[in-house]
Amino acid sequence: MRGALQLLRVMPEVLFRQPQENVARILGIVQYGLGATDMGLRQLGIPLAKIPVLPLNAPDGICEIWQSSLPTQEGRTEDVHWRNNGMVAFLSWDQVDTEGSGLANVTEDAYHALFSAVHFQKHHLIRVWNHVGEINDDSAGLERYRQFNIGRQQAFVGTGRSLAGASVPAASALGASASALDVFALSAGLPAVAIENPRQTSAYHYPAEYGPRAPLFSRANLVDIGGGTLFVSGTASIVGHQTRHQGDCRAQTRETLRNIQVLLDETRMQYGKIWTLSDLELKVYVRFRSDLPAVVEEMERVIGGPVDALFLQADICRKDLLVEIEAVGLARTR
Ligand code: 3EB
Repeated sequence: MRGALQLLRVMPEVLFRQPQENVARILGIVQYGLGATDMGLRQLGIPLAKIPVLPLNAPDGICEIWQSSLPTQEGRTEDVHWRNNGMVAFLSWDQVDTEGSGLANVTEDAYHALFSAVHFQKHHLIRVWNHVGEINDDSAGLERYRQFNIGRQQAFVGTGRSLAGASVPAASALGASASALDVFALSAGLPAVAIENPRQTSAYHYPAEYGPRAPLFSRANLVDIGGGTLFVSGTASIVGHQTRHQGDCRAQTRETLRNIQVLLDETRMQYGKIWTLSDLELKVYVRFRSDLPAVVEEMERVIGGPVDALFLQADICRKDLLVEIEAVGLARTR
């Protein structure tokens, strides 16, 4: 099946000019921007994740549209709003009142809801995006990213999931949420295979110096969604389990791209699926806006041409990381 999953980036207004039959084929919308409102997007009835981070190359905001050429089914399971086209679903956790609960508990609740929604659709959880408000701040004596990791792991344990290996989803974890936590995800009808990076310790095996519970994500997931589709997790300047090139955004960018290239090499060697850096859909998070020109320049040098990526300003889950890059390799249409 061709066109089972497409990714578009458009200005929010464009969505209101779409004919109804196109809107019906949208699986989900991720709205990036600092504006306080959703500009009426919620009225479209499509699962929507509104993430308050600044798109550096679209300051008025940008929408990522996950869509396909197939009709969709829609539903809500607990606090998760989803749309499913039979092969893949977009899911957005709509946070209810979490006042007074700690971040670990909020995270655990979010993941329980996500797992219920995935289970209801007889799907597999493939790719999760996590946005934690004030991710690098301490509260109750522990960095909020580390509290988030406790809650995420508790939800995996509580539902009897394995804490390593093939069924762990690909993920990203960044700062900025209008509330404590935003979570959105993709699930698929077929299970994925996880691809780890031989240059990096698997995140779920990080030593305790990075927090009492390890982060639960794979470096990349490959899944058949009308053809092989690759989800590369947020990738940073980490070798083994250590941050490299502290304070040097150019060297961090090069190290990050090297890590992604190694994942592409593994994907080709293990599964015969071929993507190059220049045919991935890239999303780049920079901690400091002033680093953007240098990051772009390094990316262009490595990739060997202009870079068509979405650049967002966001805090990254380790204080010493200045840049994080994630990617999607969509299924070939020819
Ligand atoms: C790293 O490699 C960088 O906790 O879900 C990247 C992608 C990172 C996902 C997560 C964290 C997460 O450890 C940080």
